[in-house]
Amino acid sequence: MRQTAISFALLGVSCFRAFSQAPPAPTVDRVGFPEDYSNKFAKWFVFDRQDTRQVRTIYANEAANSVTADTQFNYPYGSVLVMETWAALLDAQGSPILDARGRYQKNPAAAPTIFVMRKEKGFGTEYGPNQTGEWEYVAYRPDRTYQTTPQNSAGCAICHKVSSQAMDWVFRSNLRFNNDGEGPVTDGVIHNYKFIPGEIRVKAGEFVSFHNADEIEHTIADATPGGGMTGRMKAGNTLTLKFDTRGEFNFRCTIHPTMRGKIVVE
Ligand code: HEC
Ligand SMILES: [Cu+2]
Repeated sequence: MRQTAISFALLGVSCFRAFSQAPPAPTVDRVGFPEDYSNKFAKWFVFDRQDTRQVRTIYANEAANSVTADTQFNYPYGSVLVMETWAALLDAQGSPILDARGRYQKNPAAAPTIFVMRKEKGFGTEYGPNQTGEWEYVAYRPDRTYQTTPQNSAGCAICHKVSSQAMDWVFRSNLRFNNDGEGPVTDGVIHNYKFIPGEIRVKAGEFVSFHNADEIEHTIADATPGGGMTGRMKAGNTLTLKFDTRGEFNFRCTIHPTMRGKIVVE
């Protein structure tokens, strides 16, 4: 109550109104701009976000980088995760212009947003019912101004709550722990012993990425008699193949031979 009265007195009526409607959040920035993160932090992976056409690069400071798949349920105090979100380079039709490896490229004319979450002992309580462990959230612009202030960061906590305590409210550490850190745009997915879609069409020289969204290992092998093995994917892994010659490539999984698919190279 005393806190509210002070805000009212110092910030005026309009701020007070906005404040009283917004879900509770920290009032001061205890996260801090991540100095020189692109050099000082470990780069975990790059995620091409298809719906928003963004290149998202995730970095971890030393404490966060010490986490393993076995300890990810509890990041150590002092952990800082940064997600640099950059608009992708688009062609005149608004489609992303891919690089030689089939990945999105950052639009050099755009400025990134720097999303930061920091975990320290006792952090996060001010989010009240939306608290996600001991993390606090802020988003900055490169010039250190706020994209999302601490006061407005409840939305960050609310959304990250959808992740799980088992992952300490971090969403995509699986991309790192499964060693398919590059997280390319996938053309095909494996789910419940099935290649989806069953047929993928590409132009000669293009890459095709498969993601194994199943719980167990699968392979991609040439289905013609005597055909060789092309690749193996543990659960959660991604495999990228390049197709240079035109024609049809029928493939199957060697572990589960009824799993079949076709790539048409045009
Ligand atoms: C609409 C839901 C949503 C909101 C709101 C949101 N995030 Fe996230 N955040 C995600 C998802 C999902 C990911 C994983 C990357 C992806 O799918 O784009 C992520 C990833 C991150 C990461 C990288 C680590 C991880 O969890 O994988 C950081 C750091 C981060 N967010 C910080 C923030 C901050 C700071 C805010 C508020 C300014 C925020 N987020 C708001 C959903 C959200
Ligand atoms: Cu299989």
